[in-house]
Amino acid sequence: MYGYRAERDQGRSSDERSSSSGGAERRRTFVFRTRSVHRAKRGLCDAATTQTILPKMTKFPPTTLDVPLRELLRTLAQACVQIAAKLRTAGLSTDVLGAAGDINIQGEQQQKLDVLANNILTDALRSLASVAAIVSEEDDEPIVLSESDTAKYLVIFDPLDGSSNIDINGPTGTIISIMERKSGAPAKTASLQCGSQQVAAMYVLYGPSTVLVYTTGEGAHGYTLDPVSGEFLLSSSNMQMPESGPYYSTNESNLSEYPVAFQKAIEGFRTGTLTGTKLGARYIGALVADFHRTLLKGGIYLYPPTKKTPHGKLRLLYEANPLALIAHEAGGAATNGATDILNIDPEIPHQRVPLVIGSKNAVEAVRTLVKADA
Ligand code: AHM
Ligand code: MG
Repeated sequence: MYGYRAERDQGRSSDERSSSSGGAERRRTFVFRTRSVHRAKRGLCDAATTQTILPKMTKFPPTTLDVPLRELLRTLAQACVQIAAKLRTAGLSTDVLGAAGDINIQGEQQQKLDVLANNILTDALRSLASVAAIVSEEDDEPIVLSESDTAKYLVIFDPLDGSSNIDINGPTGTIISIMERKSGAPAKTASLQCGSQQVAAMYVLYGPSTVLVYTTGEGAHGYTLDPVSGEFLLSSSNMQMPESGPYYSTNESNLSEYPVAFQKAIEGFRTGTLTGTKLGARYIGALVADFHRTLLKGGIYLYPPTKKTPHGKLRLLYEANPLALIAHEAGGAATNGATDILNIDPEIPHQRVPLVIGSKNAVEAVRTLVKADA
């Protein structure tokens, strides 16, 4: 009965409705609720009217971490909330979408959002006495903030990964690695340590929801941004990557340029001869999103060497290393084909590396093929 009356009332003015019977206030409330239900069914309701927050509302970062690291992670997470906000309304501003006009040190066209995201993160970190230096994909050289002994952290990041997805409203991400400066090491070069030395790694995926996954070496944990409070709330603790999974992920148009072992691997995944099960193909073209799927569902992501990028396309310090640590903490693995990603000694900040990352069994199968071909 109420449903019928509410539908009927939608075509009448509020004055007509309140004068036609008593209890107008109650009825207005009811009409609002009913409309909310209809809007929710059509997917139109905003977060404030539909959201049911999970009971475990643990905020990021956990209180168990040391204060300086906690403060650093909180600052980074808040910067990512700002980036998420810019992405959400990108199509409404001419200052946000499109090319910035510069080419970065990687020889890639910088997008306005690459620059914006880089500035948001860099500006946020400048306020922290604990940060010695910043290494960013978008800056040619490391930015030294302090040589003081209290400045112990090196923050290394890809501010907006998957830039080619920006203009099409596709998923993108931020990837961050945190290292500690060895005593006496000059801040500018201190981040040239192998990935096993990372004290923390995290990424934020800007998708239909904004998700943060991090590790400090005690498991990988996932948080989801609550758009109402602006806080990341714990949504999956101790994430585990399945030992094998249903998908392989690679830019297949490069296949003929891959070294033979990698070609055999893709063929094996595609046909099922390598791991016993035929895998499906998925490729978003944004490493964070492809990795996040691999973390949740299992499977494998590969960016092998190509003619254009003989040392691989992805960057060791701020793409491969942090994701490798998270994969490792979740029971997965990461290799360049021959060496575990976390054991590679970097020579330069923007060093590239072939990347094979994902479920243990699939990564092991690639490693075996590469070894046999060496
Ligand atoms: P970016 O950091 O400049 O966005 O480049 C890295 C991206 C990854 O996110 C993605 O996996 C890869 O490059 C896609 O490369 P391609 O278009 O060659 O497949
Ligand atoms: Mg990137």
